[in-house]
Order: sequence, then C-alpha cells, then structure tokens
Amino acid sequence: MPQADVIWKNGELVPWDEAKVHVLTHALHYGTGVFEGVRCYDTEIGPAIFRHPEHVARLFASSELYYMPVPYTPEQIRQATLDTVAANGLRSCYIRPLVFRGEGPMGLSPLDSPVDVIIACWEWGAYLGEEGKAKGVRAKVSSWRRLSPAGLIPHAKASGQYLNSVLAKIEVTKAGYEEAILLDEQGVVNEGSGENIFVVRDGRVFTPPQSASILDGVNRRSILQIAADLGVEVVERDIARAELYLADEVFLTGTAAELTPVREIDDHRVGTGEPGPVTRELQRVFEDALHGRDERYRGWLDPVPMDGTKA
Ligand code: PPE
Repeated sequence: MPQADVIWKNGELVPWDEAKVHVLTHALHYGTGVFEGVRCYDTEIGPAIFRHPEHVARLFASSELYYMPVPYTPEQIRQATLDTVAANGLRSCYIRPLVFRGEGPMGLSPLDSPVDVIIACWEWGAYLGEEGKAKGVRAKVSSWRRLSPAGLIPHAKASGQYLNSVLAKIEVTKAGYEEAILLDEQGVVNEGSGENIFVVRDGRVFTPPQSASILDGVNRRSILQIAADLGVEVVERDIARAELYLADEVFLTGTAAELTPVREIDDHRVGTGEPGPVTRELQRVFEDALHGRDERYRGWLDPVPMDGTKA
C-alpha cells in the first residue's frame, strides 16, 4: 500500500515505519478497537476533510459503546488529524483514526489495558475501482448474514465486528464479484461489506432504516440531505432481497467507496445495466460537495492548514 511519512501515535508524529505495537496488544487478540474512515479532498478551497466533526463524533460514540475512554477530547483528535494530513503534505488522502486497547493483561476484561490512539493517512484511490465508480460494480448477496444486534453493535465501527465483513468480502471476491451485500437473519437487506445501500424504484429511493443492522454512515446522511435538496424522495424502510433484483437502480455509499453504482446483483442486471439517472444526479452533486464545488455544502468541509511545509 502507498505509505506516507508520519503517523500520529498517542500525541506524537512518528515515522511511518516506527508506528508499531507489541504482539500482546489486547486489540490484536480480541478485536477491541474502534476506528473511522475519513477522507481529505483537494477542494476548491484547498485540502479539506469531509464532514470531519461527524467522523470524530462517531469515533467517540463507538469508543463509548465499548467502554473505551478516549484519552483526548474530540477537538484534540480533530486537530491531531489536521496536523497528520499537513505533516504528510498530502492534499488528498484517506484517513484512519484507530482507538484500541493496547499492551496490558491478557484475558477478556480490557478495562486494565491502556487505550491507545493512532491516526494514519495515505493516498487511496477509488475503493471499488475508477471503472466501478463510473460504470457500476457487480455485487453478490453473501451467504453470511450481517452481524446481529443481539450479539454485537452494528452502529459501532469496531475492529472485531469487521470479521463479519471480511468473511462476506472473501466469499464474493473468490466467486468473482466486486462487492458483497449482507442480509440480516430474517433475509432483509442491510448493507454492503463496507457501504450503506440505496435502491431506486419508480423514481423513489429506499434505504434501510436506523433500526436495521447498519452503520449510521456519514455518506448515507449526506445522500439523504442531497436528495432532499434535489426534491428526490427517500424512504427509510426495510428492503426485501427481491427488490434488489427488481430495482431500476442500486448504489452504495461509504467514505472509501464514495458513491458507487451497482450494475449487477447475483447475475441479474440492475435496470439497464448502466448507472441510472437518479444515481448519476446524486453522484454528480455528491462529488461536487466532496470537492467543494457546491456552495451549499461548503459547511461540510474542514480545511487543512498546510503551512506549505512537510514535517
Ligand atoms: N457500513 C459499513 C459496514 C462500513 O464499514 C462503512 C464504511 C459504511 C457503512 C459507510 O459509512 P460512512 O463511511 O460513514 O459513509 N466503511 C469504511 C471502511 C472501509 C474499509 O475497507 O476499511 C470506510 O468507507 O471508510
């Protein structure tokens, strides 16, 4: 993967190769970490982080859900993130803050292990490929069901929980597809392995509600706002598997994936097999928002003071 120069670790910027942990790190054994995926874009107003406070807030919410007090304030984490991007001199990048239980006693009780924080960033292009973003990806419904709220917390972005997505992703990539769609135990559509999902039928847009086993995606919220501004109705309701096949359009949203259309699901062509008009319009406005080209959404950008120097 592309490396950057420095990584923020517990309050200090350290060289990329020196940002290491001990093999008895609690999170390595038990998945006791929470993280964020954030993006910085080279926008009309300079490098800026998209919906930064929302990502920081969700990081703290995930930490709280797993009884992992972050030893910094949200404002300190925001500032540290700006510093990390600036120190690496990256005008656009993917940012990965991670809060985790570090080196401490082995065993399931994490409460005596330290809470460590790192913030890394690197250049990361289109998650599901440039072609996928332009033409749509081929998806498959995974045989693995989305993790149940009876056992874990879908609304937390927690490291260990991602084993569910990892199984789904391995299954569908081995079968020759680009992305996995996960249903819940009742067979209701939930989300992609790392994205929220939207279905368009007869000009109306549907997306699973907060009560589904989904992450409350920052980009999901952005699309709800943009759709409202465009006068496109979005209904948050359960989606049946068959509706994926009967849809006119389907698309995925996420920080890594941005807005990626889906052109095929389980070997059924979605609509015409090309991204449809609703997807295209939402994607166009969304991309404008990400890059600061739309005045209406400038408030979603947190500018990175670059100081013109590399640390
Ligand atoms: N659901 C899941 C399960 C998920 O992981 C993500 C983000 C989303 C929905 C969309 O959330 P948001 O980014 O706030 O719109 N997935 C992150 C991790 C991807 C990875 O491979 O790692 C991301 O996009 O950064």
